[in-house]
Amino acid sequence: VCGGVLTGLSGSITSPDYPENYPNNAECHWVIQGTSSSVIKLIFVDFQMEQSEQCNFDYVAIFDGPTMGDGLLSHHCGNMKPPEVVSSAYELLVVFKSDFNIANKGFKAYFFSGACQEVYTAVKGNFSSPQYPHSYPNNIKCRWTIQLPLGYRIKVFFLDLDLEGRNSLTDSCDYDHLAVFDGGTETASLLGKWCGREMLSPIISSRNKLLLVLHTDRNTANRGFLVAYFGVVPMNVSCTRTEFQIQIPTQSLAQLERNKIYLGVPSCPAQVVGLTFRIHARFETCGTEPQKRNNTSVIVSILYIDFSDGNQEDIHQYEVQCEPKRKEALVNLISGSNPYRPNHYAENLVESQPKDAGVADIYESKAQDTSDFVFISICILAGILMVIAIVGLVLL
Ligand SMILES: [Ca+2]
Ligand SMILES: [Ca+2]
Repeated sequence: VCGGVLTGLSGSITSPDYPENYPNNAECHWVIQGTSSSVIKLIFVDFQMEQSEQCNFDYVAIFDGPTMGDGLLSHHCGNMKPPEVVSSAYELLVVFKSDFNIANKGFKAYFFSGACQEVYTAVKGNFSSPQYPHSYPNNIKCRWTIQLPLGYRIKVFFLDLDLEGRNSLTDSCDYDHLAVFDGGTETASLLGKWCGREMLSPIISSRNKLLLVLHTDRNTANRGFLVAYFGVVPMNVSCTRTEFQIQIPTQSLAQLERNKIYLGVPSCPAQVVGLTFRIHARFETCGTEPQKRNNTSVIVSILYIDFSDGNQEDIHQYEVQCEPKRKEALVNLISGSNPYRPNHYAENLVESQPKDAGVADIYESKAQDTSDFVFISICILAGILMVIAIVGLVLL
């Protein structure tokens, strides 16, 4: 017996007798049905079938609907794990077939549907476990992927976490857990794995992709989780003794016009120079003001990036800071508008950055610049004039 109709938010299918060899002369049909507004994603985690050139001996075929009359999405045999498959509507048919001889281990695949698998590409967003704030379903494995343009990093804020607690015997999250991976797949490095009611501090990805996976076991379900995220805009902020220099690759804010990016006031917008948005602002302009921080004099302003569209206001703010004496610049994400905790997001990006990533340079820069040479030249000139004056006086 194999095949059938599968309707959960998530689940797995395997070839008959997996992980033992599959039988000869087998044929299985699985129809996966999501809810009417969802698509279905199928991910193979193991795949070992008899190899043949046209894949007509043993194979797995995937159709974009409930019958073999629906479009063939893919057709596989051999030992190459098939790539991820996504249906165009809410049904998917998986067919497994073996011929009269030569068997192998077979396959294992997970499917995800509806509220249980989502890919987010917007610069900010929030999402929750299925049925939040009501109890999540048992026996699910759900995946949420955040994928932003190159150069972005992703900061995730945990607004709520309430999962089944730790296993008291092993003191680990064996029952239900939320895991976050620093990339697009579960093979990427694990940023954390949580359960129970821990209060989590925000996490930040090292690149432009992040994967959240929720695993639940067969009983005991709690409220689940609610998270919000922002894309941290890639930017290069530096300063001289007299001005800020801010550069952002146009590619990462492709949908924005230059006047949506401004320092302090809308009358200080970015210019487009080659492939970058650029702002050069002297300290007495563009809302900059001197402040004392830790007994050090700094110059501070706010960089606004306005993602608003139509009636939805969405302005991200980054505080830029310069210590003119050392010509050191910093940038901190202050906020993006969020319905849950509007003022919770004052975070120092520099602190949370891995030192080895080389990305820290983006936020902190000590570049020498021309104003330095002018300053030194004036000092030397003044010195020479003074010497001449003294010599003159002595001679007189
Ligand atoms: Ca065979
Ligand atoms: Ca549970």
